[in-house]
Amino acid sequence: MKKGFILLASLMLLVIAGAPLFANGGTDAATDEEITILFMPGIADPFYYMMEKGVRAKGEELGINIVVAEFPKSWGPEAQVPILEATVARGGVDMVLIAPTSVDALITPLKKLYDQGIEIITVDTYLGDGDYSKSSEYSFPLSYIGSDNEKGGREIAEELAKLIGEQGKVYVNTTNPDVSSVAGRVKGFKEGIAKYPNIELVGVDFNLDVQQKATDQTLAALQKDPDIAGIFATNVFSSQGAYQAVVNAGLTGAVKIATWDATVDMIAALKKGEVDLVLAQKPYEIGYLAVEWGYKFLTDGTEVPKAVIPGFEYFTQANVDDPAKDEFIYK
Ligand code: T6T
Repeated sequence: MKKGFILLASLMLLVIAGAPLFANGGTDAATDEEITILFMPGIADPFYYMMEKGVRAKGEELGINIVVAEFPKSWGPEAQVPILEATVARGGVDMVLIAPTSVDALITPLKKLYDQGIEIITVDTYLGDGDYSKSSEYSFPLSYIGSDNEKGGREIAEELAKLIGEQGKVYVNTTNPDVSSVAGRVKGFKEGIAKYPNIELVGVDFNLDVQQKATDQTLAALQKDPDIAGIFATNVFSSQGAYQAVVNAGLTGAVKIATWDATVDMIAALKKGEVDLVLAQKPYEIGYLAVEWGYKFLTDGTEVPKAVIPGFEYFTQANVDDPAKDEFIYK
C-alpha cells in the first residue's frame, strides 16, 4: 500500500510535468496487487519448468499476480499461439513473458497484444534478429532475456574439437531452423568448427523437438557415416534423443557427445560416461530477471535493457559431482 502511494504520488508529478507515462501508452499505473504478469513457455520441458520457478519466486517476492499459461505439448506456433490467446483473453494481463517458438510466426500475434496495451518481454528466444533497439516490425518487445546462444555454440565447437583430437567427422542434431535459440547454437557451432581444417561437419538434422525423432536421425547419421567422431545436440530433446542413439549403437566412448541443457537425465548420462559435456543455461535466473525488469517497468517506467544475458555453466566428468554446481541442474 505504501509503495502504491509513493507510486501514485510520483505518477501525479509526471503527469503534471507532462511526461509520457509508459512507452506502450496502454499500461495504467497499478499497485503491486493489481499487476499481472503472464508467463508463456515454449514447450513442456524441464528447461521451462525451471524458468517457471524463477518467475514464480520473483512474483511472490514482489507480491504481484503471476499467471502461468498451460505448457504446450509440442513445439511451434500452432501449439503456442492458441494457448497464449486464450489465456490473455481471460483478461487482466499487463505483461507477457514469452519464449516465441518462431522468429517470424510470433510477430503478428504478439504485435496484436502489444497494440492492445500489453507489454512484451521475450525470454529464451527472440523475434526477428533479436535486435529490439532498432526500428523494425519486431522491435516492440521491451527486452530479450536469455542466453547468448551463438557464443555457446562456438564454445561447444572448441570443446568438442578438443575431445576428438581436432580431427574427424562431426554431426549436429537440433530442433527447428526458425527458432532463435537453437539456430544461434548451430550458427555458433559452425563458425567454431570451421576453424579446424581437419574437422568435417557431415550433417545437421532437425527433429522438431521430438526426442524419438532425434534418436532415429542420429542412428541414421551414424549408419551413413560410421566414423562420426563427435556429436553436438542443441537442446533437451535433441540431447536426450541423440545420446540414446549412441548408447543403442554401442558407440559409447567412441563417439564424443557435447550436449546442451542440464536435465537430470543428461547429468546422469554424464556421470555414467555416456556423454562428455553438458552446457547448463540459467532458466531460473532468466525467469527471475524477466519478472524483476517487467515489474520495474510497470511500476515506474524504468527503462529495461534491450538484452539481458545470463551466462552458462559447463558440466564435465571432472566437475559433475561438485556440490556448488548442483543448483544449475534443471530439477
Ligand atoms: O534449450 C531450451 C531452450 O533454450 C530452447 O529455446 C528450446 O529448447 C529448450 O527448451 C530445451 O528443450
